[in-house]
Amino acid sequence: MQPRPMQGGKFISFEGSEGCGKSTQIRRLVGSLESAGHDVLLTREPGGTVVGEKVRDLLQHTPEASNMTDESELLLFAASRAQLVREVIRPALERGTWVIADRFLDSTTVYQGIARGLDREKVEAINRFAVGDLLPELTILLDLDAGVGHGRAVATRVDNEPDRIEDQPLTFFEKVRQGYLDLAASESRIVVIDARGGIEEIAEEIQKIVIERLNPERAPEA
Ligand code: Z5A
Repeated sequence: MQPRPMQGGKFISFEGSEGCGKSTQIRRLVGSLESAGHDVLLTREPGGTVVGEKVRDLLQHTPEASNMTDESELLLFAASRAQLVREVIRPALERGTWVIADRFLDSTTVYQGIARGLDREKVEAINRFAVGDLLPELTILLDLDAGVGHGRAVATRVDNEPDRIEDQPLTFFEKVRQGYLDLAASESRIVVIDARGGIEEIAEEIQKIVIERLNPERAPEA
């Protein structure tokens, strides 16, 4: 699939394993884009709509769903995204808003296709069905050692209870990290950023990439 540029708004997604710093960097980018006068919308997955938030609850926080099959998990992530694309992302891009997505279809490719080991072609077909022809123009991949990311995520958790996906063994997140790096090597829209650096340093690197790749009329201010 090739990214389909839309008139007006720009579409950027952030990807990476747990605790890699997506939310932190997204907040920084949204702030600087807004200061530069852009309308910006932030989305998260799963979630972002009534349907998606119910799906999120089922996928992550429903103890009775602990026997969920990998196939059901795949379809639920896809269902949340299908709703988000049509209800929120497309309309926002069409009215000229920048959309910054905390995860998009690459999460499914990597978590369900690679780490869970589901058939890659089927995962790709389901992804395509869920998003139609909409792809981000730029994807920022924050790359971090799986153990370090896990440590950061645990330290941040409010109730200290891992959700159903965080509860996977470290080997699962090592597969996720490698899966993302392999995917980035084959997709030019994905830019890999070393997430070991300081928050400021990474934010500056992301701004530089956004300007270079998307050439906003007015560059975000540092
Ligand atoms: N999932 C899936 O399997 N398939 C799919 O299709 C989709 C998702 C869409 C959603 O989790 C889960 O669903 C996720 C993948 C799966 N599971 N896992 N694992 P989520 O939405 O609840 O959370 P997340 O997306 O994994 O993100 P996160 O763990 O909340 O982390 P983050 O947003 O990447 O990081 P952060 O909150 O910005 O930072 C974490 C901590 O590190 C925080 O205390 C920061 O202050 C600190 N931090 C941030 N940057 C730095 C730097 N540079 N240095 C030091 N410390 C830092």
